[in-house]
Amino acid sequence: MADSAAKREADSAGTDELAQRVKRAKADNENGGGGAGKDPECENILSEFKTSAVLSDSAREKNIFIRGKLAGQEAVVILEKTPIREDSLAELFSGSRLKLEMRNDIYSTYRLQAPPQLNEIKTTVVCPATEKHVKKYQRQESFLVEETGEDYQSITLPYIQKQSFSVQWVHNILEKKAEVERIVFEDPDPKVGFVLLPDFKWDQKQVDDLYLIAIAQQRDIRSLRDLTPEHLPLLQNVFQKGKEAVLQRYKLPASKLRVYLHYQPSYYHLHVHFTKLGYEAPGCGVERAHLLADVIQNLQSDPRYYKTRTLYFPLRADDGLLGKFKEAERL
Ligand code: M7G
Repeated sequence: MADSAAKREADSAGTDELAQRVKRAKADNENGGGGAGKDPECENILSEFKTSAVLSDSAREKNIFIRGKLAGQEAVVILEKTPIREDSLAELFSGSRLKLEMRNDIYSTYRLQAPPQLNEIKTTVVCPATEKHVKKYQRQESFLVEETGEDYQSITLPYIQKQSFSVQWVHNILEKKAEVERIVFEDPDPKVGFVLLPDFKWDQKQVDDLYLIAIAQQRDIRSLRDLTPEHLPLLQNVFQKGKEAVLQRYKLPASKLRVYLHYQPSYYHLHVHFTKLGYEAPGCGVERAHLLADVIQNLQSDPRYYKTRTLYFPLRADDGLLGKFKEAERL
């Protein structure tokens, strides 16, 4: 007990130190890179990152998920090359160095060295990262689970009550302690209200991969399984006002949007994903995504739909919940 309290204290001290350093680096960036005598390189919080393992990578998606140590704590760092934007082409062509690799007949290939501002890598840091974060980002085989209403009560619910990710980041957003300046739309109503903001997977540089999340103000709805007709006004409000806000801000009509919930989610606080149709967002496949429009209709036609229906979802090989389904001989 004392040990874990000491660890929590050490963790939180480490987190505070990291937060301070991030703040300093951010302020320097916003002030144009550090001011007199300050080298922004020195504020690079990742300069001391020590890689311990590559959790997964993808040449096609041009990303890499790395586990390591940052300021003495476990961390996960995600690096991702971002799309080339049409509005940067002129600068890219005029401001780059071009090195010829080969020429053959009408064909030639080059290595183009872009100016640094057009060659950024989107970087996400989770620190301190839990073992569950490490597993989330590790490439793994998955298995499709069949969960009846009873399985949810006897297997899933007890598991998620003990094991799920902290939703502190969600509370920070609702309480305006984080990401305040990123909010796209807010309805403060405690029953039907929500906050709409960019998902941290989206760098907001182009609408082609638009990804927003709508987070319900209500805190006691864990997932699809908790939804009843009592929540229809909330779901309809998120759907309607969310679509209007996206149209207003990003000029994307509802016909260009995929609006859905995940089951299972990673974070058990009701939230809805808004992604651009045509963008293959991670987790938008039929085995995990449930269109909000369908969810609303299902609740309208059967008030107990999400209490009684069998739901299917994939779980990774080393997910503890998969172990519980195996123990119960449900897999
Ligand atoms: P999910 O369905 O619970 O799980 O969605 P998933 O991460 O497996 O998809 C949660 C969504 O919230 C994901 O799309 C995350 O990228 C996003 N998200 C997670 N965190 C910790 C944050 C955060 O701190 N800020 C923002 N803006 N989005 C986040």
